[in-house]
Amino acid sequence: MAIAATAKLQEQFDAGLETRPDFTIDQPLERYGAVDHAVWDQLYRRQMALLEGRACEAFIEGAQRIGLNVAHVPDFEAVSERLMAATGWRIVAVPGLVPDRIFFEHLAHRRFPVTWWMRRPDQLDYLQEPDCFHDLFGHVPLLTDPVFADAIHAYGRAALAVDERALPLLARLYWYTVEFGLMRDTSGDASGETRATHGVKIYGAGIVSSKGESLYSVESDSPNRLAFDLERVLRTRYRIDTFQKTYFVIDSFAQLFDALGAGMAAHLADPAPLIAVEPYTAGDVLHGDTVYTRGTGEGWLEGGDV
Ligand code: HBI
Ligand code: FE
Repeated sequence: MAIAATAKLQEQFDAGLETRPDFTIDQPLERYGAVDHAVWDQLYRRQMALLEGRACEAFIEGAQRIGLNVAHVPDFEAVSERLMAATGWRIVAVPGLVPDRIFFEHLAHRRFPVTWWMRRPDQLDYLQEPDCFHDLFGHVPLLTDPVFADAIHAYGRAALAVDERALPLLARLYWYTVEFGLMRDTSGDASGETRATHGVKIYGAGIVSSKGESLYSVESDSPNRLAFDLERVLRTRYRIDTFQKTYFVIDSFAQLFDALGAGMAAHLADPAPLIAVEPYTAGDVLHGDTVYTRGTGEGWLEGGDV
């Protein structure tokens, strides 16, 4: 992660984007062209139409509250003002993925790093590394929810305290919650209109910023959907090249807060036992799992677990 980040950073440094020691930059508003604004507008409208009834209410409300419903790439300072009023968080512009410790340092100070550049039109449906749409649309709306915001803050603080060897375990926990997490659908939508089947709603940034996975994660019969369990997730490998084989489902953001803060700190105080055991594969279903839906595994690719 850090090496790729450096290559990307070098490329942008060469392009005249001065990066501060904490890897932040001023959002280069003058560098956005009409195509960038059109890509934001198209992605925002398409995803919000898809997510109605599939994403948790806190996400839908948060996106509007911080002013993302605009036809151009949002001004980060304007977003930060609204976010600050809600939960004391703000966003900082970065050239792309930054080294782990820098990332955790920002989270520990209620600053969320947001990549400044937009993907190209030919990358509309997928790109490997996070762009402005993934970071800003995917990650920032839920930071208006006080409990979720405290959970991310606790994760940043706890992450700074863990041993370097535990970073792969941290990444699994972040991946199966903040990036690809689902939560129980407690909306009790009387009208039954909610489109999310399997009784779950989306909260993960990697899902909400992806057209295909916004549908697949809540409606496909292919993936497993298991009750979230901290140790199980710390031991489970994941996929970065396909939709997830397994989604872990939380009951509430309060549960996430407990897991990302005190829970993680307790489990990783001495990471040796968790590092020593053979991890589970992304598609495993174990005897001890609480299984909401056991996936058919249709379309899964072998190998490739991280
Ligand atoms: N950098 N800009 C950015 N965004 C991330 O999500 C990010 C990062 N660096 C490291 C990192 N994430 C990982 O540590 C987490 O995914 C665990
Ligand atoms: Fe992300």
